Amino acid sequence: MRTEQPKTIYLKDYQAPEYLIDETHLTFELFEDHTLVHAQLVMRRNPERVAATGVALPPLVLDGQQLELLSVSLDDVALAPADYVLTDSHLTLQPKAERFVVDSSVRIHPESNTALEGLYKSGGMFCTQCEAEGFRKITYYLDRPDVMSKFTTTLSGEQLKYPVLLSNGNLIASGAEEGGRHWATWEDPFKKPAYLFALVAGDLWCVEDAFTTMSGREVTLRIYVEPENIDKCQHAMDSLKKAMKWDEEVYGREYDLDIFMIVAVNDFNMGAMENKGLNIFNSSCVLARAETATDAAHQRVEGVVAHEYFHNWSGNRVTCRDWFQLSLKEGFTVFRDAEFSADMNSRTVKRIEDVAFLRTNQFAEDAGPMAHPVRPDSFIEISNFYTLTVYEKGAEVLRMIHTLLGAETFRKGSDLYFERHDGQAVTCDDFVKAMEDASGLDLTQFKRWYIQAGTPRLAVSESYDAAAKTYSLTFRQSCPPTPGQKDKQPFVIPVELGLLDGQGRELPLRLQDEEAATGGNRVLSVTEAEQTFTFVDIAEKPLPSLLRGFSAPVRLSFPYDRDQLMFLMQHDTDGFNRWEAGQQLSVQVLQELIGQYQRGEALALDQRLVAALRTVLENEALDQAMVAEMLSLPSEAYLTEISEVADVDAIHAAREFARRQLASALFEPLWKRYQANREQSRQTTYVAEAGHFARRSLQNIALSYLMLSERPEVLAACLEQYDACDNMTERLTALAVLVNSPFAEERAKALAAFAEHFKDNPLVMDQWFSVQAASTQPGGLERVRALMEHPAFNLKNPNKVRALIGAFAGQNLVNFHNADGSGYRFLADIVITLNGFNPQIASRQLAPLTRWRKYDASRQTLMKAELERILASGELSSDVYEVVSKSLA
Ligand code: B3K
Ligand code: ZN
Repeated sequence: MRTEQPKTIYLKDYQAPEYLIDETHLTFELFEDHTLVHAQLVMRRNPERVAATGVALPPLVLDGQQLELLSVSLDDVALAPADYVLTDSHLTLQPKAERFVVDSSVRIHPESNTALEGLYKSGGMFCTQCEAEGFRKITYYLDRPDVMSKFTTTLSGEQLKYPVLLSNGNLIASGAEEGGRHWATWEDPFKKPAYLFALVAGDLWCVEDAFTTMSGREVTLRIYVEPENIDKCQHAMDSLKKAMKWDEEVYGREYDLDIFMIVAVNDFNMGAMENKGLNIFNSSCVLARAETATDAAHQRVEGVVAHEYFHNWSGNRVTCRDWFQLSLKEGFTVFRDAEFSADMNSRTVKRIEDVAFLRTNQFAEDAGPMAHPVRPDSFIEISNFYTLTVYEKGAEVLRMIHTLLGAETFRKGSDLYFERHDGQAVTCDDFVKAMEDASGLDLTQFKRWYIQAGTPRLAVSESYDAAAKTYSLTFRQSCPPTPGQKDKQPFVIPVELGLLDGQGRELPLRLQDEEAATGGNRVLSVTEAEQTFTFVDIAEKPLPSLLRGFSAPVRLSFPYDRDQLMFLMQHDTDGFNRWEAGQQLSVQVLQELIGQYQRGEALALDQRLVAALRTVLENEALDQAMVAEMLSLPSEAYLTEISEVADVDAIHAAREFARRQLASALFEPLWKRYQANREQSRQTTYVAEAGHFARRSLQNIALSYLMLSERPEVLAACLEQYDACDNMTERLTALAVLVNSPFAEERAKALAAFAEHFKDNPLVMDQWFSVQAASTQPGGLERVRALMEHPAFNLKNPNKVRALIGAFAGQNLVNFHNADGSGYRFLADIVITLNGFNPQIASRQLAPLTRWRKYDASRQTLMKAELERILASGELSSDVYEVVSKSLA
């Protein structure tokens, strides 16, 4: 908890550190009721700062929080309290020479650390999470990423309880101590900032494998888990080896230590952490096998394992100068993992999933009170800036650079970046400079993507001149104001496009002033507020296919009519845009239904949507995963995001009506495809591979439509799938479909059987909680409250909070937004409770309340009242304080 008023930190105030730490020698003595940490820091004055501060030695201000200082010495001379200044956040000393050694001993309490930051216990094991500013809860230090040091770590603990003792780098010595204790010393040869430090001690088993790097070095790979999970590591290990190979092939990046370790822990605030040589993972992002993890979970494991591995170069070897530059490593690494997943699975489907996620969630963030640029220029609590904007929009910014430069030149740029900055802590400008130097392009205007918040709108209009055979597209860009930024300058918006003729063929594209056509697909760079591009030799009026592959994170509008969208759905040569046309058609149809509902009219579904989806469903040549994506109507959250004022009940009613209509009109083809795919599932054992994911995704969406018919043969099929399948993907879908069905008896039976069977597997129980929390049947809040009393629920475990509370407030919109405000009150109570022991989780759970401006006046009042109640609830963490106060501003 803070004791001072939360302060805003500004990028413009950045100053290089006064001192550097060349070597860091740490010793941890782990006990059940406390831990002793001894730190020896070999330090020197930062030569860069001498000119600014003069010859006199400035004070040394070390960060430290929640530490009990036992002793501190300077060059072996013990300091008395009069020799230093100690506050609850800093220890200030006065060095006497340019080079010196600081020794300190502190006592800390990992056993009662519920914030899961710094050193803490998860179950019976010790583990750490230091990014962004957790290391200061371990020892007094210069806890900032531009201070990079070589670490040696010795840890000691009880041999029986903690047979495995791990830290970064290579194991250089170990031994037994008296009294049943033992110790190990690890040395990391690469200098790193403190946020990449890690330590693990526990009773863990591991699976081991090896990887030979492109230069022929052998690397040992180990995944450490609690003994009961040893059978769930193979998928993560396979993913790791694929990621290592991919990074060599696509980026020329080789692993650099002799060992790479992953440790799975149950209590973790986010997905995983890229500590040098010792990645620590939320068990949900490591453990996967057919019987317990869905296809989505398998893909998440593959993606997160790759993401953390890729950080070894994009983050660790080259790190961030300060936390404002977070997207330097996160945006880049998300872009890298997305491309990896696209190469491992279906590229188009991966892009569809990512774009749907971005448009639903990041666009909402960018339109809300916490909107900030990809490189923020101020923050109160850095933990609040691990956002969709920094990660996902940051990745889109990298993708645009990739699009503008082309793959080959982009690779030259990344090579130059890694070579130029290896071992350094740098800025987003340094990254862009490397891309400029490699390409010869001037990216000055492009850099506005880093500094301007908000989602640009791009309105496109066309004009065709039949006599001149010219076709013009006019682009008008604008960007809404965001907190602290009223007027925005035009962005560089790469628009990938094609022009289709009446048969759906791409026309050769030649702009006025160009010698010859350059194929049927190209990227236009829109750089002005209003800009027209004229194509020549266009013999008939074409239909444009715009923003292919979602080539820029903008809200594009073009006045397509529904017949044109149906045409694009079938004929566009760009797979992403075929899906996009279907989504736009669905949005138009659903918005019409929403209007009918609001006016109290009878709902009538535009039959063109039925016809379009029938065509998709009956086309057996299409990738089944694409068919499944096209059958998925835009989510309620997305419909909310694109509404001026979101009418929760109308959105839900309209979407449910459309689903029922589609289910009944398309019953035959859905049933046919369901049965064919279920039959194949019956005949094959589970494989975590794209073709199988595709088959199951179509099977499962078909089942969810079919159940709306409430026919007995579908119920029987659902129960058969639930009972007889060999994997969690089919089982969980069957359960979810039952939970949302009117078959109360079967639902209760399946829920009870599931809980009994999986009661000892916390990750599976998370799924069980989520399925019920997301059920839009009436009485959602009461169900969630009851589930909080279930023995498998635990508010101290972040995965449980996300599975139950997060799923309810984030996905169950009709229940959460109940007009009586009960959902809001419930969430505020939870946030107030969480604030007391885990501020990061508390602050994350707040997000739905921050969106109050989206709703009607009465809901706005209720939501704001809850935010105000949180603000007045007592001592708030800086995490919660920042989000609540900015939301109310
Ligand atoms: N770098 C970490 C995130 C740390 C979050 C700290 N609050 C995981 C990742 O992005 O890979
Ligand atoms: Zn990351």
